Amino acid sequence: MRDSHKNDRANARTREKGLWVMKTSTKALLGAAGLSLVATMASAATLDDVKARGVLKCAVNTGLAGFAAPNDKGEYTGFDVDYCRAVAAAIFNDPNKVEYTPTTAKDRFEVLANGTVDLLARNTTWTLSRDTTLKLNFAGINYFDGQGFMINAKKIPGVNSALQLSGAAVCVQTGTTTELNLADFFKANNLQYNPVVFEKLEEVNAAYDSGRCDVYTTDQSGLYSIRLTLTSPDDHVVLPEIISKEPLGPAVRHGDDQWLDIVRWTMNALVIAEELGITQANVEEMKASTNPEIRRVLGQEANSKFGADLGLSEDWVVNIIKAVGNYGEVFERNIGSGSPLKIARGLNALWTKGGLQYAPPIR
Ligand SMILES: N[C@@H](CCC(=O)N[C@@H](CS)C(=O)NCC(=O)O)C(=O)O
Repeated sequence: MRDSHKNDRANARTREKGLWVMKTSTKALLGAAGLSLVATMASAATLDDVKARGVLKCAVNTGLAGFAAPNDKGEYTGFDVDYCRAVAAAIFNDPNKVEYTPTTAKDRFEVLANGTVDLLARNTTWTLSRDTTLKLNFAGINYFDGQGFMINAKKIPGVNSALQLSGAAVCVQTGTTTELNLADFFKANNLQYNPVVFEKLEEVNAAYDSGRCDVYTTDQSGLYSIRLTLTSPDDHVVLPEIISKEPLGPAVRHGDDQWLDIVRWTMNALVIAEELGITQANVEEMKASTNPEIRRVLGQEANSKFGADLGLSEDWVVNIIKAVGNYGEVFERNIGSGSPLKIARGLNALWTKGGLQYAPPIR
């Protein structure tokens, strides 16, 4: 292991210890109500823990088709799931060494804080308070999203803008940025609304599908997915307004820089592979490329130590791409043209193709 990482870990452990002392007294002060605040007792040496355990623990959705949902064999698949699989491939050269914890919007942060999982890969928006109060580190943005509205056009005909929704009953899931943006949007536009709030996705979906709400609001990516589960998807229209920025990405706990590096560079490797035309099908033959950047990324240069510096093997990128393909392949297979959702790349196209997906270099 690199010395700086050893120091990071030692420092992180000291911080953890200090935190525990502080937390113990906080616990006494806060009593039972403070328990959820003081639950962080996970070790900082996440990579060592994951290796020793032989499996990566990943928090995902309870079931949002395209992003993370169990298939008919009960195996989790989807865009977010592929990030868990990619990290497992980088560590174990085996994308199946993942244990999934289904989480609601409300309980997702607690399972990361208390060490039940190593990684949160669940359409989670990167915000300042999640960095600071919840003590998360976001590895980057793997999906540039925004909040939208869906309506049942049969129930409320003639509505083609969210500005016509005054007085509407709006279905929303609690514990989300969605709930907060919804309040902001109606306040900013001087409109009234009746929030119909649930903790579980299936409850929100059922309430909307049964006509209890006029409007469903969530990340636009979520609307595409949920629309397909409704009794008559064609009756439902997504309105044009995008009322927020929802930069989604995988997150880890504060206090383990090496682990953050591994998750972050797994994400970057997926985008870099797409930039370089490295695919699941050609990655083996690309190892023989004479292009220095491709050789470097695939660990083929003599004395390569990028993998070792992360605590991984030199073929970590080869293993990631063999397991899940590059960013574009992960996108198209799960939520894009190769999926029922058919989401366009849009902002999630590579920066070279008019989008925002851009990764710092491996060098
Ligand atoms: N990106 C927003 C919303 C994320 C979110 O939880 N959305 C809901 C509605 S699409 C969801 O994914 N639910 C799935 C579940 O609870 O399993 C956030 O981070 O707060």
